[in-house]
Amino acid sequence: MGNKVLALSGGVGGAKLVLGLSRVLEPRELVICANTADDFTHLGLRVCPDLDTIMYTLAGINNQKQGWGLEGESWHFMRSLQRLGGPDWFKLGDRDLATHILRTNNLAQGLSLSEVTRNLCRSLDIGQCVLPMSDDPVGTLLDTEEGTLSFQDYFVRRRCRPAVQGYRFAGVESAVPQPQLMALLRATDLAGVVICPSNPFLSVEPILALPGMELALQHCSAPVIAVSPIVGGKALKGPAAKMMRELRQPSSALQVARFYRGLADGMVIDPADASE
Ligand code: FO1
Repeated sequence: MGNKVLALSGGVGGAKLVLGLSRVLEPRELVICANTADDFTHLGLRVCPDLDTIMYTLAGINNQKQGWGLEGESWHFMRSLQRLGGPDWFKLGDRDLATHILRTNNLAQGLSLSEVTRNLCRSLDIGQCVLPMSDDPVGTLLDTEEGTLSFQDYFVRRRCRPAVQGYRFAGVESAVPQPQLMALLRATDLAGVVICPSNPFLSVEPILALPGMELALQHCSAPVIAVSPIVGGKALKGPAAKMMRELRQPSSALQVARFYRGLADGMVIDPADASE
């Protein structure tokens, strides 16, 4: 039996379980794979929301109320941007900007997203290993009643309001899964894989859609445990339940179990859903 736990996570909801795991596991026992299909380039800056939410949460510097961004943030940049007529629907705090500027600069210098993330984690004194799902860009596109929207356009600018008819992950077919992640899934020191209570469609599915990923999870020697993001028919966070209804699926923990059928060996549900 191994001693490493791999957590597959999206942003805010997943980061909460990652924080819990970090409190019961030694730092070297926890590896986190973050969804990067929410990543986008905004005002020339590469923004990786799920990676940053996980890093800020593990470093204890996240804005707990908001879920994303930094605690004690100031907004001078946003006010100046507004004054100059720039796009103000996506809020970049003054402190948070440093992360995006440094990442963008390091990527332009030829570092991979994994290397940039490793350096950021080291600077923030994060002992756990945080991995992007891939070093290659993948971008979620949603087909909605308002046409096709990129993820942040749908999620932040349109506040998840347009009804979703379908979704896809541009670039995923040719994206290479992060090599350390694949090596861990083959390793004998893996004790378990935890699928965090993140949105199954928008946060976990991009990871599962990477070439070879589902097979690697099916063949790994450790149990794969999914934690339901749906409790009593409602999503713990975000648009998962609304999306399920729009995609004509019941919004239930049972439906989440169906989604992970053939992949998860076990599932954690709330006592409220025990009858399912
Ligand atoms: N979410 C919002 O709802 N509004 C924002 O203005 C916003 C800005 C933002 C900036 C940096 C960052 O890392 C995340 C940010 N998020 C914002 C959160 C984020 O876009 C979503 O929560 C995730 O992509 C979903 O996992």
